[in-house]
Amino acid sequence: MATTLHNLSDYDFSKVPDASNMCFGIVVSEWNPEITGALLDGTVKTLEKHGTIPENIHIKTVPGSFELVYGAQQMCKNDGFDAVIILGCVIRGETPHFDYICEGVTHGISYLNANQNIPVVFGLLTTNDLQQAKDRSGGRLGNKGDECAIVAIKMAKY
Ligand code: DLZ
Repeated sequence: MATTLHNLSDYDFSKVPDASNMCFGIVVSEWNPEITGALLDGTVKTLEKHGTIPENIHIKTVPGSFELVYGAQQMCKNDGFDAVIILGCVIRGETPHFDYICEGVTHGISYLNANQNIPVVFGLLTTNDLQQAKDRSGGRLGNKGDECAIVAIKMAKY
């Protein structure tokens, strides 16, 4: 239940809950495997760093990012999961395909969040080129997978 905000100092925004009793599903896209593999690595390491045991991290692959929505929907049917994380990377090409995939996945995951009983965390990199993707999957701008793991832990049991 939501509480009334009395004093901002009562809230520690940097606190990450203990995840040792949590169970997660991860759906990862096979397109741009160098990038999605690095996202997966970051996600798993961060979940484990916060206590999740390896047996409680369930990973499935899908051929491309467009299939992430279906994969996540199937995972949402599993009663045991506290949250689902999708990981993918779409790199802009010469046609509008990029926009259609990004919009499809964004709308699909939003729909799942509004209509399923567990949160689905959005780990889709949408970049103009490969370098931008590298920068965000363990390069100079961190790893989106780490961020997704923290979000999943914070949103689990919400
Ligand atoms: C077809 C396609 C293209 C052109 N680019 C990407 C991409 O950059 N990243 C990605 O994850 N998937 C891509 N795909 C595949 C689509 O997501 C999808 O798998 C196919 O359109 C089949 O539904």
